[in-house]
Amino acid sequence: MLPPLRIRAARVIVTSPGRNFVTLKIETDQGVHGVGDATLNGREKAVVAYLEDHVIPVLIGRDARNIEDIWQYLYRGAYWRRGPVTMRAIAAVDMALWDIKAKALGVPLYDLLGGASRDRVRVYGHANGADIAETSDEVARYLEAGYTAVRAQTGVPGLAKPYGVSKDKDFYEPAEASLPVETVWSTPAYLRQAPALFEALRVRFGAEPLLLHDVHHRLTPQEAARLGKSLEPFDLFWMEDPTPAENPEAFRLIRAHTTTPLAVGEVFNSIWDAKDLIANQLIDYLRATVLGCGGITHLRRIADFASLWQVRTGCHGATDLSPITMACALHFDRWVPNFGIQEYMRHTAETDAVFPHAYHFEAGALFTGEAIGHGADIDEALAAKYPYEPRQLPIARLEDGTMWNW
Ligand code: EZ4
Ligand code: CO
Repeated sequence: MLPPLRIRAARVIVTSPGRNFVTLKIETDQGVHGVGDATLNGREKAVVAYLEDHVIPVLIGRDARNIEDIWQYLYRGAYWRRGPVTMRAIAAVDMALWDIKAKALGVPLYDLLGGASRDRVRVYGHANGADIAETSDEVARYLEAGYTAVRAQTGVPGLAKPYGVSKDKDFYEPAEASLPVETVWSTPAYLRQAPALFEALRVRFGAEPLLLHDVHHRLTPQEAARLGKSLEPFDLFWMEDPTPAENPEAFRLIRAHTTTPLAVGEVFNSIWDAKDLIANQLIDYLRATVLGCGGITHLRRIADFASLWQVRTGCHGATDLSPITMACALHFDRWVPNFGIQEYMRHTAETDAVFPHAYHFEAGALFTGEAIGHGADIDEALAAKYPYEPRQLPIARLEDGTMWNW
């Protein structure tokens, strides 16, 4: 039997090695510690306060072995359920507790979750360019680097800053300023450009590479249905977030008109956001993450539920999730039977140094490594060299100034 692992101390570490990350470190009186990611891009300090003022005080003295009970305590015990701040705070605790338990047992996390269903985790990279030719060259660069799946985003004529296009191609980071950058959006221009991009990519790269695209909530259901239909000849792996998913009913219209697979859920924070989309077979891939959805304990529950309708996972893996989330996601991906694909945007060298980790990229896939726990940690001395920098995500307006979805 695993002896009790009493939580002795917990603290929040904020660091900004190129962008902001919030980390929770939990220590037990057996000397085993665990770390969890609590980053909420553009709203970091809200989660810091939630953890420091309301969560850490109730963790002290608890037995870290009881991951499920602690999850239920934090979820039910708050009375105010769900929401991105609460669920990321719970996720951070959950990641740290799975890390502690796997370390105490001397096994890698995937082993504790039920063992490996696969030896590698297929990832997709992000290709983007100012125009179709530049995006196409970026796709070529990813394929040469061994990727078998690539998300492609391109500039739209007349729009200065469309979603997903950046100057620094390798380390896309939209949260660039302390106040939100204002961008302009035109749906008609975009609806002309997106099919032209994928036509050009299929002509150049043939049928084999998996191609993905993120609409980033910019369309109405009817516009999304049209886009999905116009993309059908180019056989996308998925069309992501075609319209906001607050109202799952909106997806009935999209679904009725196109067989382009749909991926939704990077902003979801619980099973309740995903339930109707899944049970009504309105989506094919779920973008919910370990960090966004209350940790491994809750994401596992969502994935099992999704498996009943053959919905597969496609965890969000942008750079605003720290390497700790990526490590947890990879152990989860390695186990989860209904795995689809994993998003992978590379972190900067500074971020990788602050968060040493056991996973590595090879031939279009990420490998968990065999370190015990989830295999990621924080170098606190190095983290202290990168103080917090206030930054917020951009906003989008239509050409007449109307506020839109970024
Ligand atoms: O814009 O995580 O698919 N990936 C995405 C991301 C999100 C960021 C927001 O912080 O849509 O790049
Ligand atoms: Co997205």
